[in-house]
Amino acid sequence: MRQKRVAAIHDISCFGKCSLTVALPIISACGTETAVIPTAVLSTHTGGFKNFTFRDLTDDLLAIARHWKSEGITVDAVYTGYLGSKAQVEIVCKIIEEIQNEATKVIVDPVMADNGRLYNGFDSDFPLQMKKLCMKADVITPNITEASLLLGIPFEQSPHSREYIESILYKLRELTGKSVVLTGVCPDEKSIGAAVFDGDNIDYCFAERVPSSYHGTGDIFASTLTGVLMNGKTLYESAGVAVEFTRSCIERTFKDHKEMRYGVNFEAELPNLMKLLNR
Ligand code: PXL
Repeated sequence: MRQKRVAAIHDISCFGKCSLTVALPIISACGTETAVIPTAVLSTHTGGFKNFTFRDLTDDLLAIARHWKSEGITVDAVYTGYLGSKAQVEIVCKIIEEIQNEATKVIVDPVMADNGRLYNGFDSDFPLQMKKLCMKADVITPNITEASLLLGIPFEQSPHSREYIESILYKLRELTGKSVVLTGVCPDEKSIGAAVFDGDNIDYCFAERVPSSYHGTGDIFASTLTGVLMNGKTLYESAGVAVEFTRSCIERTFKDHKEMRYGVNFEAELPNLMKLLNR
């Protein structure tokens, strides 16, 4: 079988285990080539570090995609994550238009917020721009905060009622016309997971909740989902593997340290991902 190729469009946070430093190893471990379009290079991610460096690569993005195109390089999927500015979101929409063919799957993780708040550095109109990118996706993977910002509805703390979750899924489906994997769904204090809506069915995948949170786990989840999807699994199966793999990374890290900014020890759990994938 021909090897699948994903174009991952995210920043490189040199330290802190998120975006490309997570997407590359995880999607590669799933057996899929991971071509990258780095949007910026930062010394660390922006979640809890001060005075980080930021090298903007906005001017290179379209040129990279166009060079690939001129060389006849095609991709089976485009997977986008953290984008540092509204201009970058606009350009990524254009890249998708230019490199997509009928078979290309577009996975958009609308990274911009968590715990009811936009991340540092994003203006209040950023979600409106992110909405445009979501409309180009086949699958979107917002957390509950991002979903409420995309929809302009109030954010509700956990525990989340079934009605609240399903109204979000239906509204996001209406917005994008495509599949939704909603993350950070907590039906009670003991569980956390994802709600999956492919347009026909709503399914849930839950795991035991570890009482700590770490930076970059959304990227671990969406990267795993992308890598597993490229192995021909269904969206629901892929979300199930992503929930379980993310849980195992958090659990291992929790036994080791509680420094949220440093991210999770996903590396030691990669053999577990292989088992979940039956590779
Ligand atoms: O994990 C998402 C992410 C990626 N990249 C950068 C970030 C964040 C979240 O804060 O700051 C630079």
